Amino acid sequence: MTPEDASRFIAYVLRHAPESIGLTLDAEGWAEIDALVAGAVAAGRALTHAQVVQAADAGAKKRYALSADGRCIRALQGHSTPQVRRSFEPAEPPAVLFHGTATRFLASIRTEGLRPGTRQHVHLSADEATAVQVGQRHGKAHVLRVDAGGMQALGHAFHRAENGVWLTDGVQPRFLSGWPSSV
Ligand code: HQG
Repeated sequence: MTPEDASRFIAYVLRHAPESIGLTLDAEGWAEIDALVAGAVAAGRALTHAQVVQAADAGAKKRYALSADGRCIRALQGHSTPQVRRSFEPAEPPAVLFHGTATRFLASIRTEGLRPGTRQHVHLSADEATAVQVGQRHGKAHVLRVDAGGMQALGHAFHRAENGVWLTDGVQPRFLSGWPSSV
């Protein structure tokens, strides 16, 4: 596997489908690297221990963390698998956070607000540039502003993953701004 394929495969297994290679994660998302590699190989994927460690170290996004003893790996956020329910500490967000989405989702978001979809949280960022990149994954990007300060004042919890991604359960439309005139 190329390093990119390996990272994508690891993301799929650790966030969404550990059972696809017979792997069980703990509630905090940890897997033994040896078990991840063995499961992948048994499923016909040529993944090596070195590729897993490399994926954990690579990239600005810091999707993964290794345990202190180096034996285990986990995805830091983005889980949809019910095996994982990470215990994030509440954190005080900046007054404004950003959410990058695609223009084709805006009408629905304006009515329903931001929903986590298949993931366990809505993902937000502290800077607009990151939000543009996240939105571009889905089509023509549009960045919405989230009144995180207002939400927190009303009791909505925020968490900050170790890689800087902000997480919350959902965002009601009244906390969103930055709509284009066409929506
Ligand atoms: C949209 C990547 C219609 C939402 C990124 C998004 C991020 C709605 C899409 C992380 C909606 C879900 C997460 C509503 C939300 N109606 N559409 N009511 N509410 N949406 O991929 O935030 O590369 O699950 O705007 O960097 O794009 O995986 O979430 O467009 O941090 O490490 O539904 O994934 O990181 O898409 O991305 P996603 P996301 P990784």
